[in-house]
Amino acid sequence: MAERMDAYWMPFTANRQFKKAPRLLARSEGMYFWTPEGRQILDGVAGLWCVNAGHARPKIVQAIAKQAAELDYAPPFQMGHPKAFELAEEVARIAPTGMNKVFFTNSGSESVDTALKMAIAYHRVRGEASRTRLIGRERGYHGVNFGGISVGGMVANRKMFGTLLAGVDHIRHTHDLSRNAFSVGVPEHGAELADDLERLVALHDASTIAAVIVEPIAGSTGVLLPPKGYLERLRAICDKHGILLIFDEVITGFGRTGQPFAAQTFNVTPDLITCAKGITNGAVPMGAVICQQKIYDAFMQGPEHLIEFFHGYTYSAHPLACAAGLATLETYADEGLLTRAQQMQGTFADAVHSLKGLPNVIDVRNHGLVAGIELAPIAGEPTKRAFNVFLDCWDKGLLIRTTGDIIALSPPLIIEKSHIERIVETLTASIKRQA
Ligand code: PXG
Repeated sequence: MAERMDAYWMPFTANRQFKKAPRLLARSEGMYFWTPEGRQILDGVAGLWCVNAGHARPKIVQAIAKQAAELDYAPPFQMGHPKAFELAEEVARIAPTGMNKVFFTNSGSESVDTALKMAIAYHRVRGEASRTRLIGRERGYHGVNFGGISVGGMVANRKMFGTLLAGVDHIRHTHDLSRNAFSVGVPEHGAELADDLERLVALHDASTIAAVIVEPIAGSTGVLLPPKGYLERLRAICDKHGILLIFDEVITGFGRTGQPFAAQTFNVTPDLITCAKGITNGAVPMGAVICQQKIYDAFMQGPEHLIEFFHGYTYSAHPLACAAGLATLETYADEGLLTRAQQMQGTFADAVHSLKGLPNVIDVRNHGLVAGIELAPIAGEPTKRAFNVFLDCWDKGLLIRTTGDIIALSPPLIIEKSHIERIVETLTASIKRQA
């Protein structure tokens, strides 16, 4: 294998290090992967936050195979196919009340750029063309396209790529270990950080601001939870100033927090939701923007024969993705997976909070079936301690995810108590070995 690894430039990977000691996956089923040598790996992160129903689910596998044979591709511009409309209906059915229009993309990054364009164009078609500014948040992750990295707040993802989009600003992040370390569920302190949006309104004037985008729970930047009352406050400030609120639910969508969307869990309805990942259980690339009726209606004003929104992708609503999406939503419904995190979160919370007190564990945070475990960095070598835990867990048959010195867990929603125990036992031993 090693001699055949030259051509593939791997994404978000230390290529040279990886190719010297590759970690390969060959097969998957349920809660597990297997390596080419047949070693079993427990999946603690649902692939990459996407395989919410577990791997190789029969309904999804069969739907994709059948679709490929029946209609492999259909052009999405000025044309349609039945499953695109069906899937949009099904997504709208589980979305927050009033969010009933669905635009398909192929990834979270595309969903983000689509939502940002929708927001700016929405104001323009309503005669408020001065509203072009976009507001993100420090430590936000919104994918890797130019819109997404511009509103994103991860320095490493931004600094190499020039001036990015003009007219973007950021509110402060909400991560505060001094007040909130080891919170079980959403942290108590920090709702007032939403007021940072008022600072930017005062600086730029509301008439220049199109939208604010945040992750209800930030995943990639280390599982950062919204302080109690924070999202409500952000919503109120947006309403006061006519600013659209976008929730990036690429990670929180499809059951991660115990409801189909985090908007429902936290009872705050945005104007637009971006999603991807769990929409097809990760089996075929797909993303979507879900928006309120009023956004769609604003575009449907001109002559009927004209295209209303000059945007879309060759693979928007791809038949294979739509078939996978429909089978995925059926699987979620059959097994009650979109609310299963509510039943499991007590067991999960107890298990992950048992890591408190281990060497270098400076925070444990959790919500639904997601958890973050923050480690003190090795002096002068940030990220190394967590990455060592990752490598050690891989050796012991557990897949986790790390970002900086934070370990993230986001297991498939089919997880049972015995899997949770094994994840925490493996992690405990590994964190001790890295002391
Ligand atoms: N928004 C959010 C909130 C995400 O988490 C994206 C957008 C982009 O999605 P695509 O499909 O374009 O990758 C994401 C993706 C990690 C990790 O560190 C998380 C993501 C991607 C890669 C790594 O755990 N989330």
